[in-house]
Amino acid sequence: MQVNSCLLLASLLLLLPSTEMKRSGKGRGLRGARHKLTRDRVRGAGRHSRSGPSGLVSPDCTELTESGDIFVDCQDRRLNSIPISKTWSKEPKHLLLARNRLKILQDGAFFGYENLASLDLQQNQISLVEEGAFQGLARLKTLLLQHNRLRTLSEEALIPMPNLHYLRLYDNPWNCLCPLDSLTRTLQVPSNRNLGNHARCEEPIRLKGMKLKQVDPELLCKESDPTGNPEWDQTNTTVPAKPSPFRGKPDATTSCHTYLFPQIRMDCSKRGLTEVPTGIPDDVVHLDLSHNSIHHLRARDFQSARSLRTLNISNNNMERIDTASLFGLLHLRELDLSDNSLHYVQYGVLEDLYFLSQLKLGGNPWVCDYSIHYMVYWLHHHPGVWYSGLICRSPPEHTGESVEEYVHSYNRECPKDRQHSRTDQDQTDPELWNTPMEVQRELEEELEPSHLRVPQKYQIIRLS
Ligand SMILES: *[C@@H]1O[C@H](CO)[C@@H](O)[C@H](O)[C@H]1NC(C)=O
Ligand SMILES: CC(=O)N[C@H]1CO[C@H](CO)[C@@H](O)[C@@H]1O
Repeated sequence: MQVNSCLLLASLLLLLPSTEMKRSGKGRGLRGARHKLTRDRVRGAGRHSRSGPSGLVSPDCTELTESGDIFVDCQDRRLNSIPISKTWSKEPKHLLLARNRLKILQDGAFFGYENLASLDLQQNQISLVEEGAFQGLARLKTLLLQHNRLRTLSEEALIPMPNLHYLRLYDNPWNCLCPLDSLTRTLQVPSNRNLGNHARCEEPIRLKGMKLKQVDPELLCKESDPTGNPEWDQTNTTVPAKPSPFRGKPDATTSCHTYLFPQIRMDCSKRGLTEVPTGIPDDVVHLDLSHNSIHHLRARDFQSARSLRTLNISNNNMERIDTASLFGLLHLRELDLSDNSLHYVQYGVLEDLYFLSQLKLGGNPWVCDYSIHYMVYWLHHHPGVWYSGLICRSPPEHTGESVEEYVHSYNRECPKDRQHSRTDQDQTDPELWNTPMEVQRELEEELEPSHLRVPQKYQIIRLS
């Protein structure tokens, strides 16, 4: 078992450089004709602010550079127009306009922002997006329009953004009638699987609650009986599959708030969640699930969340973490499991965390019996992991003792067990590893990423 996991670790670590390789963004360039059209059309927002109190429109936005990317953070600034691009010292790659008072996005609204990769317009009051509003945004990958007042949107508005990969449209009062036909058809193209998820019809009544992703586009253009016969609506409500109002697992993008700055962060704290929500987007870097009622992590709960670096599941009721529930978290650096009801961690759970550097374990009723050995064993072989809070709560003879001390004293008393298991390993593959010490030395010298090689330094925080 041990040898196998070491070999697996070795091969995976050797593979890493290619996995780590940056996804190169291939912008397909501007669409000449359309771009020209934009330049001619630019008026409204752009010119307005330019001739008006331009510099004053957004004096208090913040320009920041994070991992080489330029961010302009104009969140919560009570803005009612898009600041002109010339305001900034360099062209931003990420423009954050969440929680302002934008109402209309006019043609050419983002002129001068051709470098944008992400645009966050969530939690405004946008009720109208003109067809040319996103002209020039040929490099845009992420567009957040959730929590606005959009009732309709033309598919034409999306055409200038050939690289759009994420489009959030939920929590808008979509009016599922004929004008929404082309957009819904676009969203339903299988390759557009990250566009417009969870957006639902608000009107008409017969389609209320249906997802734009699933509604039959044929139904949109069938308006109610023009003679005003109310029976049409009623009779036909049952014809399409009944709207399924929020059944099953909660969904991350609807249950949580997403923040793009400075790195993509999803705040799912205090949402009354009883399980890990589905659909965690694969570019989320920080995920906060603290203060919920999650009692169980299941296999592959985080499978899609492959960019996660911090995961906070503190203050839940977790009793169990299934093997493979942390599967896919290859880049996780920080894991907070504090203040839960964990007695031990299932064998194998930690094997997916190759780059973990911080593990918070305090406030759990750790039981110092044989089941806890796996955790200490794993920590022993990952000396770069700083951890805290691993204290025996029970049985009474070990209460208050550090779990590590307990395991050491156990091993001192039972040297035969160790001898026996070592012989087993040797039989599995005698060439490779002879003693646990050699295993560790090999790992540290050749395979472990450099940051895991910091000198071993345990910090034990005693619980009161
Ligand atoms: C996790 O969330 C809790 C509660 O919100 C907070 O106190 C703690 O610092 C967070 N942990 C990390 C590692 O950020
Ligand atoms: C009573 C009524 O108007 N029923 C209509 C329901 O919708 C179907 C088509 O989907 C019509 O053919 C029915 O006439």
